[in-house]
Amino acid sequence: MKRKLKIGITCYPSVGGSGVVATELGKQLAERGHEIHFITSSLPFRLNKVYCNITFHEVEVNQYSVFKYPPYDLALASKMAEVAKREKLDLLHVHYAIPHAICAFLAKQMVGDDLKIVTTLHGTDITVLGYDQSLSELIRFGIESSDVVTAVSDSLVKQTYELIQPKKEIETVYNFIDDRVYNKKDASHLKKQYGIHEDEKVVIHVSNFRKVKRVQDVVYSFQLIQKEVKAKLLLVGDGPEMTYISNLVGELGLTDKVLFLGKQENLEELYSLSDVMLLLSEKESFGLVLLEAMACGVPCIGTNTGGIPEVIYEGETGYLCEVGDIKSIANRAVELLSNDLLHQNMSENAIFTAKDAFHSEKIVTQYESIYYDLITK
Ligand code: GMT
Repeated sequence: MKRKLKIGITCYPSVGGSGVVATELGKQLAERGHEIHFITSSLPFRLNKVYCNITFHEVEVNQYSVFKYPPYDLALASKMAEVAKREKLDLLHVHYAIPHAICAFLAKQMVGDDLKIVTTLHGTDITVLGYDQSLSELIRFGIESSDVVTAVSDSLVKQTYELIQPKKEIETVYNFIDDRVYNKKDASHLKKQYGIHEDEKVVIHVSNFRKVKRVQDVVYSFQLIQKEVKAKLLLVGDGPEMTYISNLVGELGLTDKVLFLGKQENLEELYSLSDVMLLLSEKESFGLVLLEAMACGVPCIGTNTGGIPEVIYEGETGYLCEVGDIKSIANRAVELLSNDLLHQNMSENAIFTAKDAFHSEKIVTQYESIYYDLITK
């Protein structure tokens, strides 16, 4: 039997797909008996239960008056080294090349070569920072100094080679969700509480309302959809575009049909009362919310960009449309919402795909194999 591993995990612990995936991975590895050490700036928000083999090490960033900027990266590197030495960690699994792979590299310099580094790329570090010439050298360095690098979709692997040109193999390991949490629940009571009539369809969008998510396209598409089908739109999340979006909803006269729910936990209940999910981003390396919705039986309409086509199987679990093609998006949604048989088929396919291609068992095993291969090298 293989010995259990001691693994340090670093991610941005606040709300966001990368934090969610990193935390879920830590929880599921702990359930397999590994010793997990989260080294993060705050308690990961999905770490909502006590596990005897998970420890949280807080990275404290002090505000010294001599420094204009608080040194998060250095505080993290030093914490990683301290924890790795004391706990005799086998490896650090960091999420995001910048700054986390660089911090892990520094920690390794302090601890010694036995400490291995696995870096997972999630998108924003490559698709946004990768265009900045002043940072791309550093991203390449972070990638090349890692022992193993993974990315959450083939599309992100391709984009990383195009933009950063690292001399390093990058392996795709898809994201996953906890299917014990994300599955179809009876949410009829909730539908009633929100004042949604039984004969009304529910369109849902979940994001952090950044510009890249093009939430305005969700609203414009819904404006066309609700002319053909009785429907309500649930907008879940919050972020920089919120004021613009709420003004837009008012200007289009949709106030009575659009519900702003803000940031929410227990998303599985909201997916369970929804009939279609829209994710119309201009850049998206994976789209974790698509997978969450699919696992709850919600067919998805997404843009044909980044990793979205690897998650939505065109015509099987949903539809793909070009970025900004509001008419096609609305037509596809109307088609889906007005044909019960089609909806039923796609809903079943969505549940099957979430369980088959992206099952947590499969993905966590993939990460586990990467770790074992690395430490026995
Ligand atoms: O989408 C965001 O703005 C958040 C960002 C993050 O760091 O959590 O999401 C990225 O990582 C997720 C988990 O791998 C992916 O599902 C998202 O597609 C990816 N976001 C982008 O590529 C824009």
